[in-house]
Order: sequence, then C-alpha cells, then structure tokens
Amino acid sequence: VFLSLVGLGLAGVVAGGRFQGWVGSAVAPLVSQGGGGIGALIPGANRFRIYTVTGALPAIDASSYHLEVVGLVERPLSLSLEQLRAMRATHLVRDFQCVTGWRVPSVHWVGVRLAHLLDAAGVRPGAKALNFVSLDGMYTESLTLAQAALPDVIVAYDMLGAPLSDAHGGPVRLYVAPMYGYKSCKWLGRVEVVDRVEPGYWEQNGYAVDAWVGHSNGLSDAPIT
Ligand SMILES: Nc1nc2c(c(=O)[nH]1)N[C@H]1C(S)=C(S)[C@@H](COP(=O)(O)O)O[C@H]1N2
Ligand SMILES: [Mo]
Repeated sequence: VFLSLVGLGLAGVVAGGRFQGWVGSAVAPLVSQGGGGIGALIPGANRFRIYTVTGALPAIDASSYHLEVVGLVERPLSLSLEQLRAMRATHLVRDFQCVTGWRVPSVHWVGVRLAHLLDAAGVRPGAKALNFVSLDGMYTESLTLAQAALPDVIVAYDMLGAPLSDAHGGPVRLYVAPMYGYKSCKWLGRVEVVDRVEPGYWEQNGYAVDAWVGHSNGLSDAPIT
C-alpha cells in the first residue's frame, strides 16, 4: 500500500508539474515549516511540508479577497476576509496528517464552520455535495453535504496562531479535520453547491474521495510516522 501510494503521489505530481525543477522537488517538499516542540529540532519530523500542485505559491491579496459560495443556493455569498472574521469563530486543535505519512501534532486553527456558511446561503433542494475551487487555478476538492455539516470542517483564516501564510494557503483555506490533508484545499476561492460529488484533484489521481483519517486509502489508525 505504501509503495502504491508513493507511486500515485509521484505520478500525480509529475502530471501536475509544469515547471522545470519541480519534479526534483516532488520527493522533497517545496518548503518545510516548523510545527514547534521537539520535532522542530529533528529534520523532517513534526513539520509541515508545503504542497502546491502548480509548482508556484500564489500570493493572494487579503484586502481584496472574497470567498464565493454559489450554485444550488438561495442567496449566493461573496464574503470578504473582514466579513468572515466577523462571523462566529470556531477554534480547533488537531493533528494534521498527510496521506503520505507525515503528521504535525496539535495544530491550532481558527475559522468559520462550513455548515454556518451553507446555512447563510440557504442550500436548495436537490443539492448533494460541494466543490471547492482553489485560486491557484488547478486544485479542486469535494465533500458531501453531510460531511460538510460536521462541526470540525471549517473555512480557516488563522493557523499556528497567526493569519494563514501564503504557503499554507492564505488568506483562506478549507480545513477538514477528520480527513487527510488533501481535502484541505488551499487558497480557497469558491465553494460550489452541486447535485453530485465530483472527485477532486488527488481523487482523480487515485486517492479516496472519502478521506477519513485511519479509515481510508488502505491505511489504519496507527501512527505512520
Ligand atoms: N491548492 C492546494 N491545496 C492543497 C494542496 C495543493 O497542492 N494545492 N495539497 C494538499 C495536501 S496533499 C496536503 S497534505 C495539504 C498540505 O498543507 P500545507 O501545504 O499547508 O502543509 O494541503 C492540501 N491542499
Ligand atoms: Mo497530502
């Protein structure tokens, strides 16, 4: 299982890579960032690997940013960062796990529950799922409406005690706490309410659409790093 996941990952990165030198960085992450604690002293442990399938890190202007919530809704939303920050905040502290095995313990996130945004927009009859579209122009993700209603699925604007950095998908990314990292779409620009699940970027490259940590992608609950 491990080898096939690695194979899939590399194939996906190569297929998504457009820039010279990017293939070389597929095995090593683009950047590693300290998650704090003892792991910060051990190379490769307790660190985020910064991922981007385009080979570039978008820098999105927070002052003109808007999150669109569109599709099968009564009231399409276009929310500035200020408006998002004015909504009721949800704080989460969870381990962050990539399906390839790295894990960062006890990461603090702040954002707005996706369920809250969907209530504000008013989901129309016939809606079944959500598409998440990244402002990087390439990455997409999906959730069923039932998954999106979970209390630990948020549209995040703070992470690690600070506004989300460009590298981590700022100013706003999705954070799906109960699922592997690939569900947590960075540089989130648009949420589309749709009538069926459309598999996202990595799901078209072989990963499970239902990405529950410990119960998907052939993995068990045991720590893998
Ligand atoms: N837009 C975008 N979102 C993305 C990715 C990506 O390449 N592009 N990678 C995903 C994967 S596989 C993981 S594990 C996490 C990594 O988050 P980080 O780059 O903040 O460490 O982002 C997810 N969201
Ligand atoms: Mo990942």
